[in-house]
Amino acid sequence: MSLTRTTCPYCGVGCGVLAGPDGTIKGDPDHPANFGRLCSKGAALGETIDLEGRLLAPQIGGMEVDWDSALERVAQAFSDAVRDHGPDSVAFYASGQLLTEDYYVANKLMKGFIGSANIDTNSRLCMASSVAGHKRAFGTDTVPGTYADLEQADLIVLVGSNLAWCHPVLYQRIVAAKEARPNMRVVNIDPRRTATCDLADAHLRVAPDGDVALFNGLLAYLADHDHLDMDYVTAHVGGCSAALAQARATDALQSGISAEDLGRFYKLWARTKKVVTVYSQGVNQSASGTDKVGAILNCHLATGRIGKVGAGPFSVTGQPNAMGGREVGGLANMLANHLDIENSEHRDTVQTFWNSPTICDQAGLKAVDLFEACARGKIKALWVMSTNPAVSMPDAGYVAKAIANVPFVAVSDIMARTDTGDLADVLLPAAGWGEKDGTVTNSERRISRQRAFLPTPGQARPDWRIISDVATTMGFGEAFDYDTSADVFAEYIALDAAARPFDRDLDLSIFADVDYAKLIPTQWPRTDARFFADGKFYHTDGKARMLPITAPTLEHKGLTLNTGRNRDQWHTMTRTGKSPKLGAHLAEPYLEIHPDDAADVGTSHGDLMAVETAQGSAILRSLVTDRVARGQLFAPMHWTRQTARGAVVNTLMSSVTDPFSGQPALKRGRGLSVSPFVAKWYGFMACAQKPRATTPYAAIARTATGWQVEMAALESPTDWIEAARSIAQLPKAEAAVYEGGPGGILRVALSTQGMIQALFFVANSAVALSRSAAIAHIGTDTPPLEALAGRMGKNQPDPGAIVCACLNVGQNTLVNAIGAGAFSVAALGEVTCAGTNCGSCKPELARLVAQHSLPVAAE
Ligand SMILES: Nc1nc2c(c(=O)[nH]1)N[C@H]1C(S)=C(S)[C@@H](COP(=O)(O)OP(=O)(O)OC[C@H]3O[C@@H](n4cnc5c(=O)[nH]c(N)nc54)[C@H](O)[C@@H]3O)O[C@H]1N2
Ligand SMILES: Nc1nc2c(c(=O)[nH]1)N[C@H]1C(S)=C(S)[C@@H](COP(=O)(O)OP(=O)(O)OC[C@H]3O[C@@H](n4cnc5c(=O)[nH]c(N)nc54)[C@H](O)[C@@H]3O)O[C@H]1N2
Ligand code: SF4
Ligand SMILES: [Mo]
Repeated sequence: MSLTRTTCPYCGVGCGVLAGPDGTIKGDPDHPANFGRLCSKGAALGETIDLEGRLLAPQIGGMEVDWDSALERVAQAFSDAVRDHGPDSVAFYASGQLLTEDYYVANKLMKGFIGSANIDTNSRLCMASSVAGHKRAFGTDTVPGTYADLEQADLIVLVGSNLAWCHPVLYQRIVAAKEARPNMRVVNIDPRRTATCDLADAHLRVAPDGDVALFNGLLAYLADHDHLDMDYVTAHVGGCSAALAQARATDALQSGISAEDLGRFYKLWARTKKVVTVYSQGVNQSASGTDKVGAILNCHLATGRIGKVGAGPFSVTGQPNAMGGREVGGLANMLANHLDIENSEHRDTVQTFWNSPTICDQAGLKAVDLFEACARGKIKALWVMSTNPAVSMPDAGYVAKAIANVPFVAVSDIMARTDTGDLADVLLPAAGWGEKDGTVTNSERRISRQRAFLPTPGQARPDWRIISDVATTMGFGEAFDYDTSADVFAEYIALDAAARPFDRDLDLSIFADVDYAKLIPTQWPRTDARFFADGKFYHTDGKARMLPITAPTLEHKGLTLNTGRNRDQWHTMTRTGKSPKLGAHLAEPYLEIHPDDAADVGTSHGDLMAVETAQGSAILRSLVTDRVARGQLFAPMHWTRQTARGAVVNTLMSSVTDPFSGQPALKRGRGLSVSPFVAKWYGFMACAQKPRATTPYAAIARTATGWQVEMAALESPTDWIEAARSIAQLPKAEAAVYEGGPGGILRVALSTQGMIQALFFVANSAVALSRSAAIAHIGTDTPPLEALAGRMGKNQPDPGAIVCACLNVGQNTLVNAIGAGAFSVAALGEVTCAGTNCGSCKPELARLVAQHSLPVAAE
């Protein structure tokens, strides 16, 4: 079977994938991002391309309709709103997961034809602070680094980046480079001890938002110890003395790091010429995000450690096409192709090129303001594409209400049910990964093709086409008359050529003559180019700017809520949630809490906690660990109203934003009250079909044999068998009940035609029983009472919670192997195969080895 060369649809590493219609997925050995590697999410892509749950036809008010009716409805709603209330009464909310072609067309429709800049995207929540920081310092939004720089650096500083889980293939590349050059040093700056610490020589547990103090301290140290490159500064950088004065006025201890640790880090940074500083959400998602970026860039500019092999700042992007979105100008404060809304020559060029009736002349609403305008009734028509703001925006309860308040809402998605789609008047079925063609740009400015290898299902259409179809129905057909994504790409490259007279970093001329069908992964401006190597920046004087950055005042009162990601889930789980392998890693919404805080709150590991803020509430499982510092809680962002009841973490967050970028401070929820959630009963069910639980806490996940659900309830049903049948959605199933076994667990087995369909376990504290055993019995003919015993079948050891998602190796298997002498990650791999496919679980394997081999060693 011939495999199609395409690109992974998840993170910004942008790995090349070889994919086949039968679900075959392999890393592309020729792709310069991954050279054949894939992480657990990439490796499991084959499990996510089925059609279960897909939106396959347009819907109006929940009823399937034909495309013409849906397009008519959307076009009419937008045209009416523009006519009656002006162009700024409508908005698009798009996504860094759109392909460049989709993004370009959406931006063109809103800015050039509707005439408003009200198109913002989830990139506002993602790297807007880096964009603002780059523009302030460089005069342009350039990410100067390349992945090879990471391999050539002598010191890598990771700031607010859990690379091991969020950019796993990049992490693996650094691991390999460090093995090859053991003198390479890695420092991880994060308030949490993450899996990424396993690679680090030092972990600096910075106070939340202590980063400016830390980097201002570094700048002052560099100056005081004569490490500035004054020749470089004089020739290429303005603002140095003011920045220095401000840095010297900062108390670096506000970073929360001891003077001794700071001293060691500063010395290491000072004496290492080849240093790359990698940063992502711990920097960007903050009320001081743009300033954090500024404080980091100041240190690189003052030492001339930028634009050189193995040296420079490196903002790694999260989404597969966050960079493409920046390039086409798809944010409310950009025009197109790195041109500026405020510049009339830029506007004229774009308008002439588009031959458009109008062009926006001022910035539009940024995400938080956009949804606030929705809540205030200012937005009359909203179109959400390829993102799920009812989950991913801070203050998600308010945002959901705001969306519901808009008179007309269209949502383009691949899935029929999402929290945002549930609020729409019209649903538009988009073709998904594997079904559509286009391009994406990864974190190192490399443009790669996504290529279709599956037929388009049902009536789904690629996003660029849906947008063009709406534009055509609105009367703009001539400007949106594309036959293929290649036509759109060609126009985008032609606009780049038309904008060539302006002094921009963006230069796509290398793509002018390429054959789109055969496009190989290519960096702009060209492969051998190094941004800023010649000291040229993009402020009008050709220089870069250092800025005086004031450290924010940090109060340390009360609990704070840090949020982020799990290794094996992608955002709101609409795709990764389909994979039993990926679901097995961490199957429930949880809250990491320090042991001392847990004692204060009165919660133990595995209990449920009720968390409340002024914005909303959630029920989360407590994970007691000193990975988090005292006073700092951490919760992953992934669970939605579709996958859990009462566990949308963003309902707890307020929408405080960075004043320059408008990016919300998603790492620092405040005003929390946490208390034990005491339920009348706790339940676990493994079942063949998707369960329906209406208990206040219910978290569902896919399993290898169907589904599972964890529950907690405040009232007991009158009939447990009926309750089980209702949750399992099997009203007629035969039931077997067992009471009085160990742990006082009430057990109900449901079967049809002699096959186990559901196993339901209820206790008055958390159900203590092997989940894997119950899951393994579903769909088998095990006698019900045997299945209810909660043990694995004969000769089947219980693997425990899955650690290696690719090869399905559980914690029990690993601990046993360590007990039998596998004292290293490599040895574990040999014995159990764990970690030998994508390697994403290696940090966890290392932790298990450390935990479980120590007592033996101490004997
Ligand atoms: N598995 C997985 N991978 C993904 C994604 C996913 O959903 N799942 N999403 C992708 C996307 S869109 C993005 S944007 C990236 C995000 O990638 P990352 O930025 O690496 O991920 P996060 O977990 O959001 O946050 C990173 C770290 O910031 C730390 N942090 C919090 N506050 C501070 C602070 O004040 N200072 C510092 N220095 N650190 C702080 C957190 O403790 C956390 O460990 O991941 C991408 N990759
Ligand atoms: N608390 C907290 N909140 C956060 C973050 C955090 O760290 N903490 N991180 C923020 C960040 S960095 C990001 S990037 C956002 C991400 O948040 P979202 O963008 O809201 O999350 P996704 O689940 O990626 O949403 C993508 C949607 O697009 C759909 N989709 C998939 N493929 C296609 C396609 O080809 N076409 C169309 N039209 N739809 C498609 C999916 O089914 C899904 O519904 O979350 C932000 N929110
Ligand atoms: S690191 Fe993983 S998620 Fe990111 S692009 Fe590569 S395979 Fe996909
Ligand atoms: Mo992101």
